[in-house]
Amino acid sequence: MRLFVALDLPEDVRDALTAAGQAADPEVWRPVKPESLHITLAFLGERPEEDVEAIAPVVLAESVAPRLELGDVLLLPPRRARVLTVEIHGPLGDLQARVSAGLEAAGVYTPETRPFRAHVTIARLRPRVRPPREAPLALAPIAFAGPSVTLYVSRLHQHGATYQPLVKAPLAQ
Ligand code: 2AM
Repeated sequence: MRLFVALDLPEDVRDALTAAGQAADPEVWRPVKPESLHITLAFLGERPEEDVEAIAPVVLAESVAPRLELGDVLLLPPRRARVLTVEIHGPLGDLQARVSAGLEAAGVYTPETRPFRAHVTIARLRPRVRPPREAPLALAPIAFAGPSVTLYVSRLHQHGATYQPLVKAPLAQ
């Protein structure tokens, strides 16, 4: 199973991000569906199904939602953009570091060596389209708190991936 742990987004934030993705040129960008928008905390990759039992307590240990804010719209990677993302500002680093260390201690994850840069992918470049050099839009800053941390299984299809929640930890707001 292709697994990842993510912070979910409240509905008003998903609505704003969906509108932003849809405002980008549809011949260039394929917007991410509202139900698929999330902030990835740890991408575990292909794992055996029995790992879910070891991952669940790490996810369920989280209980408090950090206060966050939507930031700038960025192209990633900057020089040969594949995705349109929105930066996330605020104290998410501690939660991400706990999840990452917990998954490592459970023997199911090797933490990234790159620094964590919280973001939401809102659109993906369509195939055979030349990547633009500048982000096509800006967003109003919206403050929010994530409602839950979730372990997802990602299923790849011809027209993108769908994400199914396996373990969900609700967070106090
Ligand atoms: P992205 O938002 O930057 O595209 C599910 O694929 C989630 O895991 C996506 O949000 C994706 O991040 C993230 N992710 C991180 N590393 C990945 C990798 N090596 N392959 C696929 N997805 C990855």
